[in-house]
Amino acid sequence: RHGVKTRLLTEMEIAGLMRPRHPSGHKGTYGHVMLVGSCRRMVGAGLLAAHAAVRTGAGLVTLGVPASALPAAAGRVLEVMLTPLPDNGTGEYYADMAEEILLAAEDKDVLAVGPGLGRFAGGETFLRKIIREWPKPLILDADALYLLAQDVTMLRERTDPTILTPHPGEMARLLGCSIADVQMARIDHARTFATTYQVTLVLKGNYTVIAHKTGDVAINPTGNPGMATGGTGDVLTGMIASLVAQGYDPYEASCLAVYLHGATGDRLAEKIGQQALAAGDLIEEIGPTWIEIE
Ligand code: B4P
Ligand code: MG
Repeated sequence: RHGVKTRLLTEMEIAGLMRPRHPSGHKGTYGHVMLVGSCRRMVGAGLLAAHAAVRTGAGLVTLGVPASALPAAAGRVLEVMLTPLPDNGTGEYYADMAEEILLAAEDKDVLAVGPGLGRFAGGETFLRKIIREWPKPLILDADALYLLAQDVTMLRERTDPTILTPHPGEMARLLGCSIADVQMARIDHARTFATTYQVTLVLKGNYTVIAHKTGDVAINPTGNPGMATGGTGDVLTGMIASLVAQGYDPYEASCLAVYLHGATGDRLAEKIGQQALAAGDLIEEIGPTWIEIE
């Protein structure tokens, strides 16, 4: 395609994106992240994302959880505020919660849905309403992508900035093809999806591909197979949400978060080895990695 660029992210480019905090900055300056997920069976997923959002610099972080899962989530990450959302009585979400989420998110700067969301009947209707009515940046990950795959064309109803963060399995479901097909043409698939639906598409895995809605593509060289362990994707979602809340452009936020996330994994792997790498440890290395790059 004419004029469309593909490039490898460099540390110099990433350092150039990083903004110092303003001497007189306050909580409001750095934005408020709203996450929705953490059903009882996967309560850790939303907590990991929320904690990562805190460590990446957001002013405030709120995590929506099914009401009866709230005790299980409470007190795990002290900086995070919890909002109870409607559930089916067993700590799982059910269809009718778009209204409650939109109300709870009204004063927030970004909404990220997915880590630990779970799958529930009528979820497609819920997601469609969020896509239509949430008037600020939206990030969809994990089971939100599963719901989206029921009818990808609902993205055409979206007018505000949108970021999708599928791993190859989720991308395959969105496209209705096999994982092998996705992996054979990662850049093409990411670019076509991003331009077709006018979203930022982050196709995760070794050499994560970040596609801009114009078709420009960035490839990430950081990260290692130690990161192929439960929860690392949730950490990335929290990092992207945090940067978007702080006012970074959605595409720049995605590039910066992906690079930083991988570099954090590389730094941690040097310290404790790829084998032992766990998503929660990653969160504690975000700060030192940021300092090293900036
Ligand atoms: P889920 O069971 O849905 O896993 P999850 O909850 O989304 O896990 P999490 O959020 O922690 O990790 P994510 O992948 O989002 O799906 C797993 C299933 O999907 C697998 O069983 C498989 O079928 C399929 N699948 C997933 N990844 C695949 C792949 N690469 N190839 C083929 N099939 C795949 O996020 C993980 C994070 O770690 C990302 O940021 C990713 O870029 C990074 N990472 C993982 N491996 C890396 C590597 N080798 N090098 C660099 N970065 C890596
Ligand atoms: Mg994931």
